[in-house]
Amino acid sequence: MIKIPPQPCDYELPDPKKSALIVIDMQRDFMERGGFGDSLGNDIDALRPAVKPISRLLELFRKLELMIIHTVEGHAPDLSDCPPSKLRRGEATLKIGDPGPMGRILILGEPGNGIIPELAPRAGEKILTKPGKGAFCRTELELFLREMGITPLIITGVTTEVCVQTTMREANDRGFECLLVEDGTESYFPAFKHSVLQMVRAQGGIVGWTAMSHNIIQALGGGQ
Ligand code: TIU
Repeated sequence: MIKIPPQPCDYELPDPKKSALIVIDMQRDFMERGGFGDSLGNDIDALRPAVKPISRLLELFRKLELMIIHTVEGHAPDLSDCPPSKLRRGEATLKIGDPGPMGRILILGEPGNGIIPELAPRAGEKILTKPGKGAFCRTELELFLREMGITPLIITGVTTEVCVQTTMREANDRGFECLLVEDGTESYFPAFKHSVLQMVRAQGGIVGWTAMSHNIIQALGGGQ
């Protein structure tokens, strides 16, 4: 039994082999100039601080041979999986599917839709593509986790209040024990990140737990 000192109380990992690190949407489309996030008018540099903590967690999970799942938000080139509401939404200079400096915006397989090089998936790590904000919406994630016997999920990625929070809530309702990594997630809006961390762990952990990456790394025997 491994105990991580997070909030609101200790998060218990009965068997780390049955846990997964989920890295949500660490894509060029959200992190780099000319991508989807930038076209929506966001300050993309606000997301950078999450990269190092996620990289350290990836390193440890790889060393311990624990499950790693990367998610990618993107759509088929013909946009058949993109609801018209999502296509219309926002005041982006470039809409989903439009050609941009890194290829078509938020389209699977385009250079800009890929995961940033610092966090590139390695062989054997699952890459889950998803058309929505939540990783359980129109994907095989729940079936995959159940087949693998995974229940505790250690959640990282961007953006905190959009894809990360949606996924964490979806997972919580499905009975997964979720731990959100405080320094392994970022938002374009710092106040939104702060609020999500608070609302997740309020009411005795109504949605789950939060902890700093160094506490998780230490609990798993990774040191500093
Ligand atoms: N716009 C925004 O904050 N996020 C997204 O559109 N997708 C994810 O959070 N991945």
